Amino acid sequence: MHLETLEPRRLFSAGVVPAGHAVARSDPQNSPGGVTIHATAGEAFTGAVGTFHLDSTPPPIVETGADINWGDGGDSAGQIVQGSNGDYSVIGTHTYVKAGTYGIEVIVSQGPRCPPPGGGPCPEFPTRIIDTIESTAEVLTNPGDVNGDGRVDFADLLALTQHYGKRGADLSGDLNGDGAVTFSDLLILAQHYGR
Ligand SMILES: [Ca+2]
Ligand SMILES: [Ca+2]
Repeated sequence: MHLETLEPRRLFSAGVVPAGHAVARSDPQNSPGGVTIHATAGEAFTGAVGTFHLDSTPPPIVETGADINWGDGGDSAGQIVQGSNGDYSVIGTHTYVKAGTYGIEVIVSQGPRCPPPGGGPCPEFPTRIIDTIESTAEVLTNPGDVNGDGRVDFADLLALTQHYGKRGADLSGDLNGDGAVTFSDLLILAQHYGR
């Protein structure tokens, strides 16, 4: 648990906690509440990236929020959902471009919840970080991505057709790994084309 009394966005902009600083940790460790997620490069992932516990339900003037650093330079706000056991999950959406293992950092903070317009002034107290969760993303290569750039497009089709009909080990374009570039591989590429 961290008890800094600084506003997270301000921390980011001041460079104290640079957004997305945890770039491709080679051996990420999950902290308590951390999870390992599985995603495919080039396809949007949506799901829980960590869980946390609150000792009591926050009063209505307190808003709990989460920022997710995805480990590849991207960051986004998380949605907080309470589970049936009372613990909270942080849900996020992200698309990784490249396959690999990434360290995810989820920063959970609590700050003032302002009333709707006309409902009076915002409560005045500082936002504080209440938890930092370390999670891991295992990102697999898109099955149709021949050249490994995270997208399946015309360049992959070209790379595959250059080896079409050939046999051998580690052939570029042998997407199903059966030792030959055939119609089956073209079908895999077609199924993932444009992703
Ligand atoms: Ca590609
Ligand atoms: Ca094949």
